[in-house]
Amino acid sequence: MTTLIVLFCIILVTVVLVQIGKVYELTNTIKGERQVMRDNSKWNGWLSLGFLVVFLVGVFWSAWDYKNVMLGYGPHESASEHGKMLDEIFLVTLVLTGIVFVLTHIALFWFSYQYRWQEGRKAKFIPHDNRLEIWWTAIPAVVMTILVVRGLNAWNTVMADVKEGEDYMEIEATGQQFGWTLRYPGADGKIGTRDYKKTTGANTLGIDFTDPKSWDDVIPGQEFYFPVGKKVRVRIIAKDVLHNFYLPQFRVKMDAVPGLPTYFVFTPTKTTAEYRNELRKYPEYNEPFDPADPNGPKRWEKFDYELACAELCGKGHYSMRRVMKIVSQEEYDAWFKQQKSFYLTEMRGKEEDPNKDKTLDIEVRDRAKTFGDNIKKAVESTTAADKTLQLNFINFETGSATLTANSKFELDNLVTGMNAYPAISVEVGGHTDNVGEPATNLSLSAARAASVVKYLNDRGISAGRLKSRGYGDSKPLAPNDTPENMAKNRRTEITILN
Ligand SMILES: [Cu+2]
Repeated sequence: MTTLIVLFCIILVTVVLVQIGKVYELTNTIKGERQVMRDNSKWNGWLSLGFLVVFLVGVFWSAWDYKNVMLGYGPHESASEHGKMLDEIFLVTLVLTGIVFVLTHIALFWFSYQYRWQEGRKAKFIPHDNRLEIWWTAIPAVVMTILVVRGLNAWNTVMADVKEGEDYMEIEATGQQFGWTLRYPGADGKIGTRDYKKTTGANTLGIDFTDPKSWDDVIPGQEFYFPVGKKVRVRIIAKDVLHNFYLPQFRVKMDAVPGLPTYFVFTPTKTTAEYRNELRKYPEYNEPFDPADPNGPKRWEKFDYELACAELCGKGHYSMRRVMKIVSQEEYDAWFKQQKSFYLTEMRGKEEDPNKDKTLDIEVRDRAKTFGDNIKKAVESTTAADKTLQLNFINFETGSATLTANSKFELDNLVTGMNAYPAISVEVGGHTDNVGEPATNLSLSAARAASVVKYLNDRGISAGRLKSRGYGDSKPLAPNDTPENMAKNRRTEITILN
């Protein structure tokens, strides 16, 4: 029904327009052609001026209305050091081209009004004018030179690599279908090397774990933290197709090209909290984040910097988005402390681990610290149960009391502990599982405990502070029903006696 009415209206309007046209033609023949030309020319002139005014008002009004979606303005200010420079260049270009835009449009429509056809007026013929040529060549040339020189200067600043001796942190970003993997260096500040030939199901980045620099590297999950004010150099790599490392708020955008590592250096200048606080001033960011929950958090409260992929890299392209948190140095340190070394948690001791048979420096340091903490706790504790410490990294050759080479690290920790607390004396206890004759187990455990005491003795701990005892299989920690439990029961312990 509505369609019919609309159709009817259209037909009616067409008929009316045709009739008006006919009436107009009739009046023209009555008035004479000359008069019609005069009227038309006048009308067209005025309409040109009218259009000019409406058009310019529209231009300025829309520019004002949309100012908050403009890059570098209002809620879209940059959050990095070089970002300000880029935004400024965009602004200068916009202002200069804006002036030209307005002036040429005024000239265009004013001319068509001013020089409309009038009876008796003849056009002037100007074949050439040197002065005009010079002006309209020189002015654009000067303006273009200013823009290009500024642009080059900005390009060189933004694309500059870190200088030698500069303070910065280097991370690695790997793009693949579909996600970004970031690798942070550990305490050494250096990222381990990688080799695509080492890529496996567990080692998806192909990290070379024979390189000690890789041992403490960290691969965080979905959220990436960076300290504010710290220069970051990102090594950018792609594993499969072209991706693009894109941090819109930081004005960082760099292709991730398979087989061709790229990089970008930037310094975040605003923390996530500071940026949220700025967004708070704008009404559009005070709308509810979730329209279905009008009383829920506002948009500014839920704002986060994002890492995206700016290359249409496939079906799951959108899912490459990750959250970036810019925080104070203290908050960053606290976050980083919670991150675990990828190698030590995911690869260490597994079939693929190239260092299976070695004790790594990093482990020696870690174990020394843990042992120091534990013995301190045991010494200070008053309950009997807490006075016993397990020596997890002391091992013997199978069926013998000979200490393995790797046991020396934990034994040295024990020596350090004994020297740190000169007042204590300890009993070293040997324990076995229930495989074999109980009598054999008992003598083996006693011999093993004695080996440990001998080691300590040789390192200068006086015999009066040391006792050794074999318990055989008489004190299991767990029932001897699985290989894991049996391994738990084969152990060496110390008990602090006073
Ligand atoms: Cu991508």
